[in-house]
Amino acid sequence: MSARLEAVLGDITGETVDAIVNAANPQLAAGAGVCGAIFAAAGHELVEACAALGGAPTGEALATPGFDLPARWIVHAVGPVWFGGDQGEPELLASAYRRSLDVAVEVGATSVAFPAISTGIYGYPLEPATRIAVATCRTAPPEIDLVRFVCFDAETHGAYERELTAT
Ligand code: AR6
Repeated sequence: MSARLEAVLGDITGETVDAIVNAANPQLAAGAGVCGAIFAAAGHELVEACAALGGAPTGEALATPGFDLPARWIVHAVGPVWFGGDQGEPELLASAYRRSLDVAVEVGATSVAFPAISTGIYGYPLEPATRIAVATCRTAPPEIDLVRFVCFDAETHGAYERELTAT
């Protein structure tokens, strides 16, 4: 059976799913945006855990514990910076979602919450990013029961609602 996909408006740091995904940078360092919020909420152990992983290339994902978060795991996914669309951005964004799902399965998670990877500081246009997120998660591995897209603003939530009901 395929995973249930849903979109909610909210703050991903409060999610009680097995794994939340972080829109990370290749250094896996605390940044701004959702990444900054996750680092602030997870506590100082996350900084050490990420430093020990030593970084990840764009399109990859790596897991750490959730530490002080309600979620048991954090999957750190590195989405692409938007350079106009002809630098492999669509493939790299799809890879970030796909690898996040694979890593979630590896740690035993069955429910996963995603932020809108790359659509903030990294500048990926919302509509095409949403299409890639939804299409990739529709073919999630069978171990995944639930994918929740946690949208931080109404515009993002609207884009996900449209995409989830369009096809
Ligand atoms: N919960 C859910 N979504 C959030 C939250 C939150 N607490 N806070 C922000 N968002 P961004 P990117 C939304 O910029 O574009 C960081 O510095 C936000 O409104 O966080 O992938 C990293 O370290 C937007 O819809 O991630 C990287 O250097 C979405 O999350 C870089 O920014 C993604 O925005 C990554 O940029």
